Amino acid sequence: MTSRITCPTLAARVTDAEQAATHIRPGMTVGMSGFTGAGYPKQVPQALATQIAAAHERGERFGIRMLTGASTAPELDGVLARTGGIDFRLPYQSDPELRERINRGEIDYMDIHLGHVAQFARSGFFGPIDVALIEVAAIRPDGALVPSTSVGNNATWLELADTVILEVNADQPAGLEGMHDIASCPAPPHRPPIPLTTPGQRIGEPYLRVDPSKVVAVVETHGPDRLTPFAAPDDASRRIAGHLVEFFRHEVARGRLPANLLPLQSGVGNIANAVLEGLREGGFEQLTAYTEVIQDAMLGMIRDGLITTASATALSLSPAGVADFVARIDHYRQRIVLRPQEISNHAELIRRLGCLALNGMVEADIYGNVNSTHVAGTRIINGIGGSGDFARNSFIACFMTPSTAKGGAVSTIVPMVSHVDHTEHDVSVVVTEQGLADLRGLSPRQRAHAIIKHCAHPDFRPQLQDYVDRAYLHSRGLHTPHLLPEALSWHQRFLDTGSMRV
Ligand code: 0RQ
Repeated sequence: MTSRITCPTLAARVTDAEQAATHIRPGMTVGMSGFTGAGYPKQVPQALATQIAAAHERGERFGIRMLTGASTAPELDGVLARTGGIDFRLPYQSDPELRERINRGEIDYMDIHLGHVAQFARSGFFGPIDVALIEVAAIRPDGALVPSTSVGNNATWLELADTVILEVNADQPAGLEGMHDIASCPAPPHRPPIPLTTPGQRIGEPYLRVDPSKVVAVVETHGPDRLTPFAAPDDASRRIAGHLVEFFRHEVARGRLPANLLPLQSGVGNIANAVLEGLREGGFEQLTAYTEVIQDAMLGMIRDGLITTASATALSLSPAGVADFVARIDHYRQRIVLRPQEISNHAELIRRLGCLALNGMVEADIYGNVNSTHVAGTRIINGIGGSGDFARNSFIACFMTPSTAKGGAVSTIVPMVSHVDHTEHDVSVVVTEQGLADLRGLSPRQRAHAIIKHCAHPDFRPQLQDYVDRAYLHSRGLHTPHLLPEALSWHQRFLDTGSMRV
């Protein structure tokens, strides 16, 4: 037994990655750990990829259905996509190899709300789960599992899968023990309320449980998570943060938000990270977070006492962020709770806590519909992730982006979004470096006026105003005026010429 595996029954199942991978066979559905590059299995997927490649060499077909928490890393999504070993994937991804194959039509990808996955799986919507492949930080003497740097859907995969493979990663900080809170959601009908009323509350236990008789292999691993450095905040993201700070101050002054705001949710990506950096300058104190990922900027705010408590389902840190996390892990354990994603993203809890949702987007249209996922309507970038869980249920849902993309060739404010992730009914605020449009209480035509005036880049504003003016004259219905043959012509022009400019 090693210091990380102190359960005799499970220590007896220790084997190597190659042997463990043989339990995953063609056509199986595998529930894997991993959320935004944290806590994913690091060795069995690579051994599996080798076995898949060998099968393909022999002319045998070998593909699996792969369910995770969210995005993983090159050692998982990347390597399996490259071998042609993924037939089906859900619910969120960001790996370039995987994305390319999805967009080539070679892999079926189901992009669904992260908060729905566990319930759908338990209800059998994805069919039987054959194998769970889960990274943990340690196994305790009684067989309880110390979760790793993400929780995601691990409890659900461990519960539902016929067989379980565990990776015990000795490089994950031992001090993670005690940071997690594992609770599950009862099934309908007559579900009781989930008894969580503050972001830092603990309603479960710190360990994952597994039936030891299902564990067919335990693999000892090493290696860091996918640690991606964040871009330094640029001028656009600083200005976006500035508009949000001003907006929140205004809301506090009007008595619509408390002085320490409401629990923050901050999405993935550079802009979301940079905006939190900007909120530091806003002078807010005693903040809390009820979110799904903790990126560097939020960790820094927890370290400096600006955020007192943060609830999430995963960390997503840079190398510098991890170094800080490990160095101060006792401090962070008092302030961070990592939960299953069905709890971190639960509609009931987001609504009860009244979260302030801050998410990036690809584009918004003049009426406030938001596209978070697709370039020009057909090429997926990542997925909706948790942005929909939070947008629909938060107290105020903010979507942010620079007003142009692709070096200024593309306007991120368009007549009609080329794909809808968040409808006009779920979007409270649109913000670009140009300004902030507060859409609450506005009709579609009022929203178009606010978005063009405050958010559109000056180079595209006349083009948008011209569209709206002509739509008001010629549209059949004037509730949401459109010129249908022209509504998506900006995207077609971008595809044809590389630019949305006329
Ligand atoms: O592509 O790198 O090839 O140039 O899209 O854009 O500017 O790097 O933005 O890192 O903030 O991510 C929406 C993707 C923004 C993210 C999105 C191109 C742009 C670039 C990325 P290149 P940036 P960010 C909870 C919340 C959905 C999930 C979510 C996201 C690339 O925020 O995935 O919110 N959100 N989850 O050039 C053409 C446009 C474009 C465009 C950007 N209008 N047209 N290309 N790009 N706008 C967390 C989780 O759910 C896990």
